[in-house]
Amino acid sequence: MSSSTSTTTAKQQKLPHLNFRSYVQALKDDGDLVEINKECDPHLEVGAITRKALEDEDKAPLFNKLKGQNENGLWRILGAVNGLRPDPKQVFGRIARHIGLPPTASAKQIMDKIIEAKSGTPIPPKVVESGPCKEFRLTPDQFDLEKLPCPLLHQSDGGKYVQTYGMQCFRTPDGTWTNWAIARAMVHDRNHLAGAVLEVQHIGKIHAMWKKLGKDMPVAIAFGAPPAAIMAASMPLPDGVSEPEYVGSLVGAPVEVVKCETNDIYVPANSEIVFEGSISANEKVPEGPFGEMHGYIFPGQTHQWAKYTIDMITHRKDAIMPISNPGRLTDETQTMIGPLAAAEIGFLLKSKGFPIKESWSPFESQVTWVVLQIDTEKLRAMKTTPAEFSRGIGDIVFHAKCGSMIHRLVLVGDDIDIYNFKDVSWAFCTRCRPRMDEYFYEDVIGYPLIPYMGHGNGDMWKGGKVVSDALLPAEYTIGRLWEEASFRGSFPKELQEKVLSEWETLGYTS
Ligand code: JRH
Ligand code: MN
Repeated sequence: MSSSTSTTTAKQQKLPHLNFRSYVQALKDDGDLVEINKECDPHLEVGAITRKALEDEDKAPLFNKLKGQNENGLWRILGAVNGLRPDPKQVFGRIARHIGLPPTASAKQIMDKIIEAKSGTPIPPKVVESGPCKEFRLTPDQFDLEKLPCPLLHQSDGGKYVQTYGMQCFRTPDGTWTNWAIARAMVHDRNHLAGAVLEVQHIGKIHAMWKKLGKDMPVAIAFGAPPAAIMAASMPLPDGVSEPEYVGSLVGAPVEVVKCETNDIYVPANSEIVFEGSISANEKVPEGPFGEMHGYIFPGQTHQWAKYTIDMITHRKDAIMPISNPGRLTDETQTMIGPLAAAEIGFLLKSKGFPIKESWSPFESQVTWVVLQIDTEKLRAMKTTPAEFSRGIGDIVFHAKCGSMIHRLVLVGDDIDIYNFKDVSWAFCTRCRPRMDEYFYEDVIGYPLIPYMGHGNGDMWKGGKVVSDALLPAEYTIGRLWEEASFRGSFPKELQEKVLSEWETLGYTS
């Protein structure tokens, strides 16, 4: 490699979307960070401050001094890592910074980039000899998870959820498929975690392969991984697709990875903190409850779940542990899980020939819906019927992994701005006739985390899904018969422009 190429590469690896420490600096430069230097308590105080910042869509808190921090600064905490910004021109600024877009990027620009990368050239990670994550190494006699500043995020959480924004790195026993994913885990004791391993997720599928061989699954959790990597880790990419290669395609550069000390897993070299270890093939420990993405916690409800053993912690000096504190709007479980599932669903349907223009999961639906904007001109050319079209879409999405967390698909025409919930709810409430325009699914995988599933009337693992067709019948045949009764829809363009240009002189403040 020529020296100029390696300088470019070194520079690239320092960009905010490829380097968590630079991402924190970018938030600071954007005026989107509050550095808290007084000592804070990881027992609820960090969680409370993070929650309020998320709910107010205010700046991200960086907790520089924590009770329980060790002499090498292990660790500081960053909250609201991928929340929303107060500035209306930069609402999605943090998501944009995660994937290398300017902070003013719109939801559509963000979705376009995520979807485009799906058909880009996969770029495999680049193995390097060492990296910042290797600055300090702690063997099990040198750390105690019960003493380190692991946060209790909600008062009724069943444990200290230290893993909420790190990514689990693991691979199939034959080594052909590497997976990066986010799945929650809490402290069990000084060197063990208890964590969710859902069957439908890749962590569940790959864990089952190791279990079949009677082996524990080697794993590493990389905290403060490159922001673009953590986005990919939250995206339901198809079986067999390695997240690190998708990240390469997303950012146009390889992620630099380094081998773990105690197993053969590779982690991003500039990660802030790495836990190395394994997930037991058979042993289970109590896990949960946890304040969840739909805004609820059901106190006292503990389940037996996967047991992790941590064999080593490596970290940078003054490492920053990123956290997600899920609940009511708007946190990372909404800003990431919803849009990333919507991207995958839109891509899947397009690849099967459905005329989908755009897809989005409204936060206002607590990311239980995905809205699909239909190209109605192409729809008419299909000479299909509402039932055939809606069933065709539901049959694909509700049987796919990317549809597992989504319970309602809303089909709308191309007059609707799907990123604007006022538009979406207008279409849903006025064009989708209850029952007649709805196609129900009871025999598909359900998402038990949604309260009406897990704590409702029916089977928590199955059903409760619907395609809501908010296209009027004419959109399938001869085209829209209506005009919108609104400023934009019911007046000649020239008059609209005249009114706008005179708005202030009329006595209004714009
Ligand atoms: O390769 C989760 O299978 C984010 N996801 C955050 C979670 N999936 C999450 C979280 C995504 C879960 N967590 C799980 N178990 C989880 C829980 C809350 C936290 C962005 C912040 C930890 C805060 O199986 O514990 C979604 C998951 O990452 C994606 C991804 O596609 O579905 C999985 O990777 P594979 O496709 C819970 C909530 C949903
Ligand atoms: Mn995956």
